Amino acid sequence: MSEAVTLERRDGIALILVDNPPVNAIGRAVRAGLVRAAAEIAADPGIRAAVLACRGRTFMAGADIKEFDTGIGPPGFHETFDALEALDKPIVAAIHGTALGGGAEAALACHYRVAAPDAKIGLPELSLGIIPGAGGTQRLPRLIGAEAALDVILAGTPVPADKARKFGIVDAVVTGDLLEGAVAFAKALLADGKGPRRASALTVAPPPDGWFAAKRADVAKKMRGRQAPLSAIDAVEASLTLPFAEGLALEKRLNDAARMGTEARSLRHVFFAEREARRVPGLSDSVQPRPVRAVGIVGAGTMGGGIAMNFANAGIPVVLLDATREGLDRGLGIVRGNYARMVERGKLTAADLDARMALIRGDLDYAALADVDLVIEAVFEGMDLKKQVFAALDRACKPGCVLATNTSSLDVDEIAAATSRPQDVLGLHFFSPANVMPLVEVVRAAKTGEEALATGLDVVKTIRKTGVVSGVCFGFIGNRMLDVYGREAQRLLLEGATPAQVDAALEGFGMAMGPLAVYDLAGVDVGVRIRQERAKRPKGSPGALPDDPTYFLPSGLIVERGWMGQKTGRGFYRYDPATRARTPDPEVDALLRDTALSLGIPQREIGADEIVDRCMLALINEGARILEDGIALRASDIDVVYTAGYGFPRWRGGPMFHGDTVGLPAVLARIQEFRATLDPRYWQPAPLLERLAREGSSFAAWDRSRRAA
Ligand code: T1G
Repeated sequence: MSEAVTLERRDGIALILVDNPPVNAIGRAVRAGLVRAAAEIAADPGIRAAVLACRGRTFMAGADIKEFDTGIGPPGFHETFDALEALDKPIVAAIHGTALGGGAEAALACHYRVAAPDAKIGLPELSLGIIPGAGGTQRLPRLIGAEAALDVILAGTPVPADKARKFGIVDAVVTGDLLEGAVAFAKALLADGKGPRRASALTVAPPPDGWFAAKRADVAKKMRGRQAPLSAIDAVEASLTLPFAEGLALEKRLNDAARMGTEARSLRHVFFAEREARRVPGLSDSVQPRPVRAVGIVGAGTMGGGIAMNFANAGIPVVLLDATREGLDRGLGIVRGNYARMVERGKLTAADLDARMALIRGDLDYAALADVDLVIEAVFEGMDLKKQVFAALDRACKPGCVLATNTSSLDVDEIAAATSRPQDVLGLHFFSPANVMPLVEVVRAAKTGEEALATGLDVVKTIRKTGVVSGVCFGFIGNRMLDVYGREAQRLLLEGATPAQVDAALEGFGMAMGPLAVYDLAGVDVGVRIRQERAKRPKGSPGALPDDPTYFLPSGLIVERGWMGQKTGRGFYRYDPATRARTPDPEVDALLRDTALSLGIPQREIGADEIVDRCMLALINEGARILEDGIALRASDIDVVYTAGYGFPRWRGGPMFHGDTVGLPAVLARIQEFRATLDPRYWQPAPLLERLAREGSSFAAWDRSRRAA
């Protein structure tokens, strides 16, 4: 028997134990071990029943995703799990942790399932651009009906044990020792004379007429651009119309086709990119993060309050500091309000609300921060104020306390210099609303020490956010790129495209929201104010404005008229006060046209392809410069920033991966075309992009070569 799978015997019950750290992924050795275990159990007359369980922190968390690019060698998933289901002795899955994907499907192939109270079972395959491919599309509908099964697959979120029990996915929730409980369950089956109970032998309860068609229409709308969800519907529908074996064959065909497609390759890229982002080259394993048991937050505004919620949600006590009692009360009120809305929506219990609020203590005096392990400053964006705060923190906080700023645009080196301990200062840049958005840029300043950096990354993981290391530059990774993206979107408005056309093109590409609708949501005035500040910077210095009267001109024109976006009922669009639905505003369209004409900018029809290319290539080119400048550690980190923080479609892998998908020679050629026909100063290809394109290389290859070096 392979080491990954061992077989033990306990009073006539066989225990199949999978041990493949860290998450018991079902690689080839595990599949081979399971097949051998099934054969041994079948052949041994002394064995009367079996239990399938896992060592370590979780039940099998699915296929080994690393095998997807290389191909899945024999034995295949169907062969493996069919061998378990075919046993003529009852087999019980004992689930702890997260039984995901192929892990859940292994459990479904067992005849019975018991679970620990905190276990979860789910089919997250769509988040990887594939469909359940180990029998899940055929067995789950037979167990719980096609409607519930498809909903579990489409949602992708794991089902907690008690709910799985109600659904009929799990037969019993076991408290106490799971393995003992599972063995007892198996013995009880034998005592009751119960034998194998195979999901494959059941028939599927059919949904009402038209149900699948309605689901397809719904998915086409809500998961625009995606193929895998439609394939999942086809496979689940087949569980009604085809015999089990033929359904499995269809599932395999659909899964194989999906796995090598762009959607799945992109989503796999993001999965590994998010985990890779936690690794900092050169940071040795001996550098340990400092424990963070209590946190201080300075500034009880919307941002500070949102950040505080993340820590309270993770059970970490927070001292929220503000300059005034009113500011503090307002901030705590906003936090309570956010939690109250979660209670209303059934996402939190009233008791949880109280427990979390109890973890957030307000204070007005820096002395209250004497014992915390980490402070995050989230005060108004002004350098003088930030320096005062950091000088005060330097006096108040204990040695070793990590001091973080949430600045989105100021120089972290300069902020660090206001303290006597720049080695403990870094940036933790959260995105608004901070309690919702997953991205945190972890900004490494010139003097940030390794322990402080490791602590920043570790704490971001603890609060279940996605961290990406960025160097110091204006806008860090995300907003520096957003600037060129927005610049193109706004320039297109002066060349003849309407806001609705620009947004429709980019939403058609897959962006969660078009850029102009985003300005309206965030407040068009916000960006205008930032650019007014930037105008004060010396020419050519970081963050200074280019000498271009059309640069973000549309935003300026709109704000001059008092149209700030959704909060004023109109911005680039008009908004229905009741539904917030947006409609094009002919007055805005005319204003943009007239302004362009007065500036002598010719008007033309601009196709969706050009809109998407200009905005995307601007992102990719700036991304390449960010890599050259050493601001991002790797191209895949930029992809994580854009997918986690800016609504870039994960199924396109992020801007840099998208560049690779298009092919860098084609990307370069199009940029050169734009240099010839548009404003050439914005369309100078980044030297790194030129080099990789010339070599026929890719950003992914560049990442790999740097990892190897
Ligand atoms: N394959 C390979 N490596 C995996 C893996 C997997 N399925 N899951 C995790 N890892 C690695 C991960 O890269 C990291 O490595 C380490 O394990 C710890 O992960 C046939 C086709 C289980 C909830 O989608 O959701 O089955 O960075 O940091 O926060 O139908 O990992 O340390 O080197 O995320 O405790 C379906 C994916 C596959 C589950 C644990 N399964 N994994 O979270 O740890 S498709 C999934 C997760 C499938 C079948 C189909 C999470 C987790 P490193 P981690 P965590």
